[in-house]
Amino acid sequence: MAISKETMISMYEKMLLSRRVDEKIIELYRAGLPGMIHLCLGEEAVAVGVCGALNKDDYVLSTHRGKGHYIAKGGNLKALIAELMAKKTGSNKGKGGAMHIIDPSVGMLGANGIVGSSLPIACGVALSVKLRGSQQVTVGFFGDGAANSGPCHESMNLAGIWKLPLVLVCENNYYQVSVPLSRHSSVQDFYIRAAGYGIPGYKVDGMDVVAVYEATYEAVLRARNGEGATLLECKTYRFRGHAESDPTRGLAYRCEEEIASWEEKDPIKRAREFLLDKEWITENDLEEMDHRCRQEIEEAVAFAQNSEDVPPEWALTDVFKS
Ligand SMILES: Cc1ncc(C[n+]2csc(CCOP(=O)(O)OP(=O)(O)O)c2C)c(N)n1
Ligand SMILES: [Mg+2]
Repeated sequence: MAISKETMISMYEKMLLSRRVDEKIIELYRAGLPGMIHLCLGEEAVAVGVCGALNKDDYVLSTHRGKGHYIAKGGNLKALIAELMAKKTGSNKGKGGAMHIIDPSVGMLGANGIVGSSLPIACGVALSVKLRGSQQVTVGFFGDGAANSGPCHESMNLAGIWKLPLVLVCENNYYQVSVPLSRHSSVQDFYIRAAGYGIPGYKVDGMDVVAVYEATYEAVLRARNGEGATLLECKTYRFRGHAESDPTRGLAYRCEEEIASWEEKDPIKRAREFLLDKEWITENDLEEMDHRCRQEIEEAVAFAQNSEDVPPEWALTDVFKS
């Protein structure tokens, strides 16, 4: 399915917004923002390309690196920033923080701090969709590190045997914290594992939003047509360290040259060139878009800063009681 001008422009704006949000978070973190913050700077094309092929009522199960997925799914920026600042107005009433963003109104059924847990939950959600006879599709994002966990293998098996309306998206950014792919995985391509579970698997250039969108579009069609699950392995790279607690961008375990070689494949730069080449957008439009993104972020930060802190007694609300 060839990408339309409207879809491409909208996806570009989402990637730009995600990038600018991450840059703002770096600034806020240096000024004392609490919590562990895992940015997706450099990986925007995966979140946006995948979610660009979904409907609003389709579901997404995310990882610890989930802010980009939430933005890509059309999430509320004010609620996101307020959540990071532990404010009452946050998406989880300020009690979840960066790793627990959840917002069912846009199908975001949860970022998750437990590595490898997105796929079992995604299988449950997809099974529920199937039993309800709904046309919704579920996406489960997971990293290359998570790919080696037991729950991921069990989920791929269930996805195959139950023919679930599911798209499993491996964000292979070549690192599990500081451990490179070559040292943590017996295979260097995860998409080939799909064959072992009876589902199709494809390798996708995760730095190219068009490639990610097109691959997801096909996988979503299969799922909606009752043909079952698909595994997409998107090759990507994080430009920052594992978390913002590492200000060196991971230089203890990778070199400047490696980071620079991936920065040349910057997905936003690439999408920008695509739009200009096609004459779908002008430099002026791009500048206005950047201005809009920055403005929206400033408003969200001001909203969060003016919101009330979560009171300690809220620790006892929204919990299961027997
Ligand atoms: C079950 C579990 N084990 C270990 C951790 C610690 N941990 C947090 S992130 C992470 C690495 C995950 O790597 P990957 O799946 O490749 O995702 P990425 O951070 O690269 O996006 C680990 C081991 C955890 N959160 N949960
Ligand atoms: Mg990884």
